Amino acid sequence: MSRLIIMSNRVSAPMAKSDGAQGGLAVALTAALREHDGIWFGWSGETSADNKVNITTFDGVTSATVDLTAQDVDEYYNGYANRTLWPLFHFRLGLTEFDREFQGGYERVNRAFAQMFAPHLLPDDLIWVHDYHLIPLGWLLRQQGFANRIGFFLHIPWPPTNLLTTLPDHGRLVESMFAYDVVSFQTEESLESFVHYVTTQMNGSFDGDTKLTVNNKTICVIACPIGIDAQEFIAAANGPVAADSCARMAASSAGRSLIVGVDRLDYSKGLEERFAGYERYLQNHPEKRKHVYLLQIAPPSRSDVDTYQRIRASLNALSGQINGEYADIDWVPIRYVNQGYPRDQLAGVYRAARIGLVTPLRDGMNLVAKEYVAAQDPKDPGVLILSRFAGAACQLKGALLINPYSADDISEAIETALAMPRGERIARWQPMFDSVREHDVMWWRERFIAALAG
Ligand code: GDG
Repeated sequence: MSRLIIMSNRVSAPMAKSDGAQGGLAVALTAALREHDGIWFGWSGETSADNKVNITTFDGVTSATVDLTAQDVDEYYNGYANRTLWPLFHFRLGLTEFDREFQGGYERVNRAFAQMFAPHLLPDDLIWVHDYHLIPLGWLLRQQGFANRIGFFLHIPWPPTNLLTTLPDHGRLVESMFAYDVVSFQTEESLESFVHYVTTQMNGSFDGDTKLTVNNKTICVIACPIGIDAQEFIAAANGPVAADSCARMAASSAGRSLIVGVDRLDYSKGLEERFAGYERYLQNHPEKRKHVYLLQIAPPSRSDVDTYQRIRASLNALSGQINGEYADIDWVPIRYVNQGYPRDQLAGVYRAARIGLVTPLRDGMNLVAKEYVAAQDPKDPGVLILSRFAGAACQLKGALLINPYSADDISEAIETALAMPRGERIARWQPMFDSVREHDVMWWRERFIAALAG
């Protein structure tokens, strides 16, 4: 059996020093690495001038990490990845920064990764490259002479052609993707945008199924939506830590309905618009104000990037303003917390919540929506309010689908959810639960690896 090699910006394989808390993606990929005797390559997260590969094996999984220089982190990670590609691929042209130095740093780091990983690869390894940080890596490995099967999975949306063409050198970036054997997106919509670009800008042809050809080079393109480790999450939601956190939430709610949001603090998650939608609900329903409260958990991320500092300041101001305007001595409308919680505890919070409010302006998939569904009590599930612009909306059709830019839409959905009888809540939730359980992270991983193996 071929080995499986995973390459991603950060490595989340279990490490000797880690606290054992892994996300669903890491769990699924480390299980695959264990089965395939593989290696997970990527950035260590450390900054240094040291350019050697550190190889460690822990709990049956081998990680190979490299440090980056401060300039690399600035130009490749904070620069091209998070100031250029992330906003552009989330349709935020106004936030996108185009800078030659960022692009140079991105290519330099991708090339360095290819050179540093190369000595550790075998000819029949299956190589799986992840996400927007590493788009040209497959092409750079081909330059090193590797003829292996190499696949790429994009975790974020692929933008429409007329947005992508604002990126200087967009042609070169997409051409480099033809070095892969398989390119996978989260949704059909992203896949269609990619096919549209290739057929309209590169004179490519598509067979209407999975084969996309440019200049006699054919690759396999698929949509393969990522899932959560449903079994583990359901078990966590039914376990003692979750029961305790669910009970704590119920006690502190004093009979009020909890609306929960859990997101990395990121402008793509639509948090300002969510707060505005919730405020609209409070404005429109003065008599119901004290019957609800919103708990927004938002651990900070990418805090070296100024757009992230701005969104943080703006949310502090907005939550303070809404609380100042509406709070009473015995009620605060928004509990806004900037820290992360252990998964088991989070599962209990989801279970305690009458509404899961998941309103990204644009999202590749959104795993929080799936976790909320997985955590519900089958006899008395809550209601998922979900942005139609999250990839997850294609699968979670029992949610109340809303336009996250519309405060009225959010407000009306909150009203509908709070009034929804138990029978309808169960009827909406059950098919979503079945889908989350069936199309879990193992299903996703096996489907991608099957395509990659060819
Ligand atoms: C990218 C794409 C795509 C959040 N707060 C806490 C916590 N989390 C966990 C959630 C969830 C994960 O982080 C976030 O996943 P998302 O899917 O919502 O979003 P991104 O980080 O933007 O991920 C996205 C994903 O890649 C996978 O392909 O779905 O579209 O943008 O699992 O639970 N976990 C814990 N404490 C927290 O406070 N333990």
